[in-house]
Order: sequence, then C-alpha cells, then structure tokens
Amino acid sequence: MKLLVLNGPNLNLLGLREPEIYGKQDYLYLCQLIKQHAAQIGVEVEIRQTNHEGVLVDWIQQARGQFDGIVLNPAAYTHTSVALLDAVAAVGLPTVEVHISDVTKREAFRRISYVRSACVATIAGHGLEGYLEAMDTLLSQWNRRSL
Ligand code: CA2
Repeated sequence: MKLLVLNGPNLNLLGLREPEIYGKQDYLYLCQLIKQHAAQIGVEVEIRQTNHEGVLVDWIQQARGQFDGIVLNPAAYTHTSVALLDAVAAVGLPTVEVHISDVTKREAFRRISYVRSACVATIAGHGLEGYLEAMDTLLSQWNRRSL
C-alpha cells in the first residue's frame, strides 16, 4: 500500500510557535515519525508540504493511480477551500482529514471544514499521533477491501 501525506500552509513552521496548541516538535520530527510508522506497519509513504492551495489540488489530482490513500492536513485551507473538497471528491481515493489541534474547541471558524464531507474519517486533537492513526485507518480499510 502506498500513502500520500499532504500538509498545507505553515505546517513547515511547526515547533516555532504556539507549542501549547501544536506541541514542541518540528516538521522534520513529524516527517520522521510518519516514516518510522510507515515502516512499522509495512506501507510506503510520501510526505509533501506546500503553502499553496492550487499545488494541493494538483497533488491530489495526480495521486490517482499513484497512491492508494491520502492523509490530508489542509491547515487553514480546511476552513475555506471548496477546491480541495472538489479535488478529493473527484479523485475518489480514500482520504483521512487530520488536524494536530482540536479544531472543535477553538475559534468558531475552525469548526467549519469544507473537505470533511469527501473524507472517510477526521482525526483532530490527537497531536502528531493523529497522522499515525490516519495511516492505520487507511491501512485497515485497504486490508478489508477485498473481503
Ligand atoms: O490543527 C491543525 O493541524 C490545523 O490544521 C493547523 C492549521 C490551522 O489553520 C488549522 O485550523 C488547524 C495551522 C497550521 C500552522 O501551524 C503552525 C504551527 C506552529 C507554528 C506555526 C505554524
């Protein structure tokens, strides 16, 4: 199984501020954590980050036929982007929405997620571990696909 992990704007700055919300670990640590977990559960993984909405749309479109599932933290675009919703829906790959923080307990605008309705699950507020849970969710679905 091959998974694509996509991170949206400013997530490359993890660890630089707001540790009370996002934790102290930096983006490199997150990438290492994901790769280590991928090796443990026996999946291939590719991790990308961009600050640009259209680049995320391009990557989601290009994932078709290349990956078996997507772990997506759209960051601020979660709360604004119909384009990301349309891309995830159009590509039809199982996608899990991940948020490091608990977006349900923050500002009202963070409770809105456009992409959520096209995702198979949402994991929020579990810190960096949420990415690993998303990978596990996609792997279990993949293992059940031909039963
Ligand atoms: O909790 C999440 O993972 C978010 O997707 C993170 C986004 C935020 O806009 C969403 O509402 C929730 C923000 C990403 C920026 O992350 C930084 C963390 C530390 C320092 C700088 C940026």
